[in-house]
Amino acid sequence: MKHVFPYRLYLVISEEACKGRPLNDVAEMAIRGGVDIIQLREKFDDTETFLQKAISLQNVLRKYNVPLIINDNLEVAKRSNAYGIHVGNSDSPPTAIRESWAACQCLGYSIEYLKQLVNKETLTSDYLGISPIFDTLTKQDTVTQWGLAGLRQIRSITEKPLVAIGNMNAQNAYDVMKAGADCLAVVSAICGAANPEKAAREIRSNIERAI
Ligand code: TZP
Ligand code: MG
Repeated sequence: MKHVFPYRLYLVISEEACKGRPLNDVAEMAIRGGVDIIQLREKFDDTETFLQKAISLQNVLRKYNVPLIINDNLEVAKRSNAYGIHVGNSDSPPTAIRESWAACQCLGYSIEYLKQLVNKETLTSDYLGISPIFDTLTKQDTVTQWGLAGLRQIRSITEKPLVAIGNMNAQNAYDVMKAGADCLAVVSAICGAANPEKAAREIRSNIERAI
């Protein structure tokens, strides 16, 4: 059965990636350009700082009906009433998240190894992050670089929604969608762009051409 994941352009945002501009402003510009789901990813904040940013961002996203996903911090996800959480292969396993957060509406899980595709963690997840598709300066502690061939292979194994991440941009958006992605997740090509709205719009239009 094909799972429902209606989102196409997924912004992964952090204060650092916004290069000195207010995170909420960058998020709002990105939404105007076509981003339809946002993950707040703050690897270095303590929980209270992360939570305050999440609540503040949540107030912006509510105006647009854009769901908020929290990276890897269950307490922040719960207390900000986020839509969901994204966890990596070495974070809390999705089965444990399901047990302790029944209200979670969207659970994302990063795939770094093919063998993960048959585990119970994948089974309970709502979408899979295919991480990374291409080499990226934004996250350097990665394992497999899937490339388009790896993405095609994963597409042939699972019907779960696939979110491609790792150097996604307007140049490769069309090809990545054609290789089997349902959605593209972007950090620097939007957060780091001179005009985040224009950058998002360009990526979104290349996604739409592919579907
Ligand atoms: N996970 C895999 S690659 C990546 C994450 C969080 C970073 C993607 O950043 P960018 O700037 O879009 O390449
Ligand atoms: Mg993580």
